[in-house]
Amino acid sequence: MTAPTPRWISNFVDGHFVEPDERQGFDAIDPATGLVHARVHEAGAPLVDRAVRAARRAVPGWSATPVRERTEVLRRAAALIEERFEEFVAAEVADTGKPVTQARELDVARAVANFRTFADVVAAAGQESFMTDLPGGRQALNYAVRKPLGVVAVIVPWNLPLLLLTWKVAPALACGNAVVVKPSEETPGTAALLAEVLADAGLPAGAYNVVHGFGSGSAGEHLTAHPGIDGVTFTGSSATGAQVMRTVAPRVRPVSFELGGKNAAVVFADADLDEALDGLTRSVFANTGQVCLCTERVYVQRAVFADIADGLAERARALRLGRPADAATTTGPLISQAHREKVRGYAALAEQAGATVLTGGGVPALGDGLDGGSWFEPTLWTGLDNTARPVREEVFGPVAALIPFDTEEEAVALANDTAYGLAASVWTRDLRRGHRVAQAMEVGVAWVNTWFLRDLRSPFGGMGLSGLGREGGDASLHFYTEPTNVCVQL
Ligand code: NAD
Ligand code: 6OD
Repeated sequence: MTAPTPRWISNFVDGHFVEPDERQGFDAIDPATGLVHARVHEAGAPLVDRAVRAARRAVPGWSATPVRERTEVLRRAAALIEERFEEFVAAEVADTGKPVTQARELDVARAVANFRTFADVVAAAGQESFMTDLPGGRQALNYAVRKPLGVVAVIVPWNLPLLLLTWKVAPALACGNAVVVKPSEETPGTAALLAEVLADAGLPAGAYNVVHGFGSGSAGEHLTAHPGIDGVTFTGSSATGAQVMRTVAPRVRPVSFELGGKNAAVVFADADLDEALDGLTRSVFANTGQVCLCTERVYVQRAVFADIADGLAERARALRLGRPADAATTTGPLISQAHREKVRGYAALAEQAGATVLTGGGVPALGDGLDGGSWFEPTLWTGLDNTARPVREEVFGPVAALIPFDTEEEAVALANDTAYGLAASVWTRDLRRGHRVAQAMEVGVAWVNTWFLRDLRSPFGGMGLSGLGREGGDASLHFYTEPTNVCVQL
């Protein structure tokens, strides 16, 4: 019996899927099984050029479309994603191996929310104006007119593919831009489905284009190096962000970077320990630790260190690795064999540095057709300090180091002792201390007694190696538009 021919995932340019070219194809692998589930058409430089030109042609008409009509297109897109909800879930699960429950509750649900929220934000947006007093009693009126950037290159990673894509595409389109998106080579599926939905919602041809491929020497670099783009919004690793910045620098285009993290949780002895343990379990192991906001450093006040270490290890052991479609599965595989090798490398480094492995540390034997997948056990270490590489470098897997502290000052110093600055969470019943410590965290996003709670109107982004700029609410309006200030002497 021959294996079934995998379906193609094609590029989408100027309102049409482009006929795939067998010579320029790569495999999409299901990380749960290691099996090929689709072939992906890699866009070469000429196709990326066609996509950027199509986007340029779309900008004048789309940006001149009244805001009410533009936001209606976004609302229809949200409704169409809801209609095709299970197709999006299936595509996301095929690419990532994540549990269907998570794809439903987080990934696809957030795509809907992203379109609705940014329709609301743009519909409600006003303009800045200032009245200037001049000598002799005259005045001048200043007002800023916001115009779309033009063609925005949107480059996203594989961990929350649709969530992170729509987090950028929705505000970019709402502001009147056209986009050329480059999904991760690991997760091409939902960006292609979104093309169908946006076309059905009434988005004009050319306003949303998808080019598939890799980074250097492939679609990612062709896109960021293209002279026809007016800005780049990028989510991915800090190293790639720096590379994209170098590529874009000669043409001085605006960039928005959401990059890596090495996020801390600080647990004080007065915390509600059950609540903290539930929150830590999510923040360390959600999406198999593959969320930029995941906690990889847990600082625990010494009096409760053993309780937190034992409780978290017990909860980690209770996680269920298994088939994504199984409702009992809580935890999926890592994205690829290559990524698992990276995570295993850090596990080996932790043990060489003297870590005690509280739980996990290796590759599970799951059977059930899953042993070709890229699975890794939920893993906790004690006995490391802030100098160890697994505590300093982003692992992006289901791992965390637990480290004791004595005083609030020490906890703040330990948490801030990092080159990253994305997120932190603080667990305490003392509200004043909660505010004080959260404000002292050198990060873009700090939580008190929770994690990953998001209001999409609030600014999101990171400091240091974690990024440049903010998106969300008004911050997105500011990135996806350019103001012209008009000054009128009255
Ligand atoms: P990555 O940097 O390897 O790739 C991200 C995207 O950039 C992919 O689409 C990739 O093909 C593309 N790319 C790679 N090289 C490129 C180049 N030279 N030019 C243009 N495009 C290029 O990241 P990843 O492994 O896909 O994702 C994991 C990383 O993303 C982690 O570091 C994680 O912390 C980070 N991340 C950050 C956030 C955030 O909001 N701060 C969110 C999710 C993920
Ligand atoms: O919630 C968001 O808006 C967001 N950008 C999350 C990023 C998660 C990183 O993996």
